[in-house]
Amino acid sequence: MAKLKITYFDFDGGRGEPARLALHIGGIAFEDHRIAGKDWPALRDKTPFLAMPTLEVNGKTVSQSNSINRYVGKLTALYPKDDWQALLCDEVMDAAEDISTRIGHTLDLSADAKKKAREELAAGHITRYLEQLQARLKAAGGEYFADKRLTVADLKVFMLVRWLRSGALDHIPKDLVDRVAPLLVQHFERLASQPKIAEYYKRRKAA
Ligand SMILES: N[C@@H](CCC(=O)N[C@@H](CS)C(=O)NCC(=O)O)C(=O)O
Repeated sequence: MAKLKITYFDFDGGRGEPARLALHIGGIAFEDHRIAGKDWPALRDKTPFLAMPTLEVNGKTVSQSNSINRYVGKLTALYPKDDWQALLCDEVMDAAEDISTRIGHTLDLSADAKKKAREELAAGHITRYLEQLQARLKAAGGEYFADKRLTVADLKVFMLVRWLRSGALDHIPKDLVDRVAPLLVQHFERLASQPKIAEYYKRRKAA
């Protein structure tokens, strides 16, 4: 088995979390390298594309969260083998990534510009993407996004929904997902209660 190390910020969410969670669910050992915000500037230039997460495989470093998710998904049997199901899984992960990127662009705006940008996003792209993700979930049978079983796409959306509902994002109503895509909330709750996921966060909370 390859020697794996995931490097990402020290919080339970974001772009690095689906891969950490997938490795935990799959029972695959990895070095969980967590970076404090204050240590990021010194590390930034050492990452391939000036961003995290990164994954080291036997000493070689790669990046891009969804590429990492796919690789880890293959190692943990959380990625479809069937090409069509893999495409459905990828589409959902990339759609979730689009939203993270758009929100990311608002993080450093001034207060007024942030309010305007986020209100527009909430009414526009985020609503549209949530509705479409819900439609994708429904079309796939209602429980999982691809392959009728848990895949890394579910973990990626799980993080997005948790972030949007957390209240951490000013000007994006925390009940937006509940209002426009209730099936995504059911999906979130179903995942949160899966034994391995529930146990992981219980352990993280206690740490
Ligand atoms: N397309 C990249 C985006 C990576 C990204 O923007 N990561 C954020 C953290 S979630 C980051 O490193 N931000 C710090 C910075 O840009 O200085 C991916 O999917 O991994």
